[in-house]
Amino acid sequence: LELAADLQRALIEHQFAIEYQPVVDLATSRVTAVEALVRWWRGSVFVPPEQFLGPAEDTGLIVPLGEWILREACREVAAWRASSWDIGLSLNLSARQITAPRFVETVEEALAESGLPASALTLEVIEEMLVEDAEETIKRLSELRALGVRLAIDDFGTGYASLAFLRQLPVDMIKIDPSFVAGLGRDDTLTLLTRTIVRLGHDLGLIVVAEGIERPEQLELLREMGCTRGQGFLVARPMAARGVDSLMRTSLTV
Ligand code: G
Ligand code: G
Ligand code: MN
Ligand code: NA
Repeated sequence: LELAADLQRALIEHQFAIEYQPVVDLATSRVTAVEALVRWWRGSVFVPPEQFLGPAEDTGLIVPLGEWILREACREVAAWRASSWDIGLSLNLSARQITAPRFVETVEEALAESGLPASALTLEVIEEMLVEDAEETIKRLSELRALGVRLAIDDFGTGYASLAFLRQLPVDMIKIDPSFVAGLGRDDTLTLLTRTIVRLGHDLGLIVVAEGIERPEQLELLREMGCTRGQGFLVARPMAARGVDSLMRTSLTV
């Protein structure tokens, strides 16, 4: 596969970059975390993650790529915390990374070498990860959680097993899928479902993050519902490290 060979070379030649999307506390508008999002500039052509993450997973390249993202993001977020505010870091994981040899040790090393406290790192997982090697995946994520790392369910509400997932894995956070948030104020059912997810999350003692906020009306409704945190283009777009750098210097709110 041509893309696979290119991915291998891209890793060696440092063609990958990380963008960070701010997540705010909805009550205060303060930036409380950033989500790391991988970017690939293949020469001058941008390749969307949807196009290369599948092949990276199939070839196993997601393991060294994910490790690079982990170490780099921990280092950058630790530096921002040292110069300004104690923000957290959210990382997306693929199933293959979690079950790779030494995954838990690699996370521990990344924390130790960056100085980022375990409690500042949130690992985002989706339900599909529990389909294969579910036992091993749950075991490793539970080990990390025991170290103080937080766990989040990404795209919450879209899978078949959202609620079962909450029983199988001790999580700290749910991220409401943008497909619910999109309907806020426009679609009664989606508005009601969003409200129900926020309440469910809070009743379970979880942090609830709404994703894909694009309109002021959505922000208003989420605040009224008491949703903990928000993320989306209206709040802030994913940005390069220097963008976060100046955001953290100039203002903690967006
Ligand atoms: O940020 P963007 O819309 O381009 O991300 C598209 C998809 O790629 C999302 O589902 C996101 O979770 C995933 N993604 C982004 N960065 C990473 C990463 O570093 N590792 C993994 N496994 N997935 C990522
Ligand atoms: O699957 P995951 O939630 O990790 O996907 C994150 C992706 O969502 C990122 O690629 C990011 O660029 C994208 N994203 C973030 N905020 C918004 C938004 O408000 N609208 C849309 N359409 N995409 C968003
Ligand atoms: Mn995510
Ligand atoms: Na999501």
